[in-house]
Amino acid sequence: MNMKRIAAEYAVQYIEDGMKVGLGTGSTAYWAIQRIGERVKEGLSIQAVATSKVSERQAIELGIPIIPFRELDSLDVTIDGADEVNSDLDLIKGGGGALLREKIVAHHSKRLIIVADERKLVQTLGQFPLPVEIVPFALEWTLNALQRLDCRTQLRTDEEQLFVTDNGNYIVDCNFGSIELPFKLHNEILGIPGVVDNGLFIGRADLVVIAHYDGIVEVLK
Ligand code: DER
Repeated sequence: MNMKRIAAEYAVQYIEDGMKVGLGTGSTAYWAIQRIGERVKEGLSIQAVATSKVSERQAIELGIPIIPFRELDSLDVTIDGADEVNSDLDLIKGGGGALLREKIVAHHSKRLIIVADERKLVQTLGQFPLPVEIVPFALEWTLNALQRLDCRTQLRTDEEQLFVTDNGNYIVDCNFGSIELPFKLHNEILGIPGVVDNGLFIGRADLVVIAHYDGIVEVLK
């Protein structure tokens, strides 16, 4: 079994009957949704929201009840992946292009559980280019403003076309190198008009479930 699946299925143990659950996005969250679907078939009663159209489709196919946001005021738990996790449990997310919906759902979750294999653990964030969601209007000016924060920018493409998020925006992958002050950078980026959000999740993860290649599952908190 792959490490992502081990971490994901371990985290699903934290979901209890009656909970309101946020479903993450990406190849690790995929396995959490699969396991949740199995437990729903076995009788688990939950209400769920998804952080992307692809995760919502997967959940619906599995019979996981997807509930309109207007019917929920908050979530008990969200299980999601990450591209990088540092020792403070700060994250880089957005590799799958879902960072905006993921951050909204995480914000309204009493508990955010991150699932990953050991490759995601880093000393300092930044080896993975930081995804930033921007609106299409005046995108060149927004790119210039990001570059002035001392990074190399790359508009994300999908088969020769610009990648478009579920929200109709673009993703810029920003290579800052080592990010020594992630909270400061997070706020500097959000200060640029045209930026919707970025993949820095600072102080949001409550638990991080790491599957190691020796088979050990480590829970960081
Ligand atoms: O896009 C995202 O934020 C995903 O959760 C990503 O960060 C992790 O994707 P993976 O589980 O496919 O590595």
